[in-house]
This record gives sequence, C-alpha cells and structure tokens, in this order.
Amino acid sequence: MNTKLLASIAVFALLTGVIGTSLMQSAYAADYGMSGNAADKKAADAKKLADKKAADAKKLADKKAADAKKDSGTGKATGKAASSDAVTVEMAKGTATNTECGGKCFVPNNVQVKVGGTVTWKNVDTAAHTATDSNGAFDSGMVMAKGSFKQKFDTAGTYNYMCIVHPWMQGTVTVS
Ligand SMILES: [Cu+2]
Repeated sequence: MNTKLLASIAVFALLTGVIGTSLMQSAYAADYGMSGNAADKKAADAKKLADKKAADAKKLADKKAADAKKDSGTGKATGKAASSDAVTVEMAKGTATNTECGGKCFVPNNVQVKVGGTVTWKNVDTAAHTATDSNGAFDSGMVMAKGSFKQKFDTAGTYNYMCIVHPWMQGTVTVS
C-alpha cells in the first residue's frame, strides 16, 4: 500500500472540507448584510484557520507516512516483520534498575519466528538477567553480562516471558 498517496488523499479531503466551510461562512456573511470589511476579515480569518488546519494535517500525515516507512524498513528491529528463522533480542542496558523500561526492556519486545526457529537473547547490560517463560516452556537461567542464551521453538504459539530477577522486564515470542 502506498502510504504517501493515502496521506495525500487524506490532506486533500481535509482541505476540501475546510475550504468548503469557509466559502459557506463568507456567503452567510454576505447574505446577512455584513459590511464588506467585516465579511472580508471573517473570510481572511477563516482562511488563516483553514491554512493552519491544513498545515497541521499535512504534518501529521507526513509523520504517519514516515513512521510507516520506518516500520516497514526495520521490521526485524520492531518485531513486526514476517516470521524469520532466527531472531536476536537484547536485554537492554539499565533494565535492572529502570523499572519504567516498559516495552524496551527486551529489545525488540515482541518477536516472531517460524516453527523450528530460534531466539537468541543477548545480555548487553551490566547486570545478570533471565528470559523465563511464564508457563515454563523455557528458562534461560542467569544470563551474565555479555552472555547470551539461545532457545529453539518447535511448537507454534505465543510465549510470554519475563526476567525472574526484574519482573518488569517482559516480552513475547510468537511462533507460527
Ligand atoms: Cu533482569
């Protein structure tokens, strides 16, 4: 799908609507006998507002298009790519103390692999971490700083895991 085209259509649709509204407002002012100056000022104000709205909409559309492009370009990094045979997940720096690391404790936080594929967790932090499945499907044990742990996934499904030492570190492996 061409996101840039979609964004342009969205901006065009918005512009058309805004201009239509300001035209109607001008017509209304004329009908009710407003002085020329007042009507002109109102029209100018409406145009200014319309221009600003259009600029804002374009900015938003551009950002969305850029985001979409980023996602498709770095699918592996964001875990949004199609399933692959081997994926690497980093146990990120500072996660032992940063309880707010949220979706960036394991990076990427959600990964997909094919049945029979592997996930390798690399500890790039200075503290020890684990990758431990919530249902006991796998457990890395302590992965020391600069260490790693590789797990093969032979059964399709969604595996939620966490770090036993720092339970705010959570991630998902989807096998399909
Ligand atoms: Cu940890």
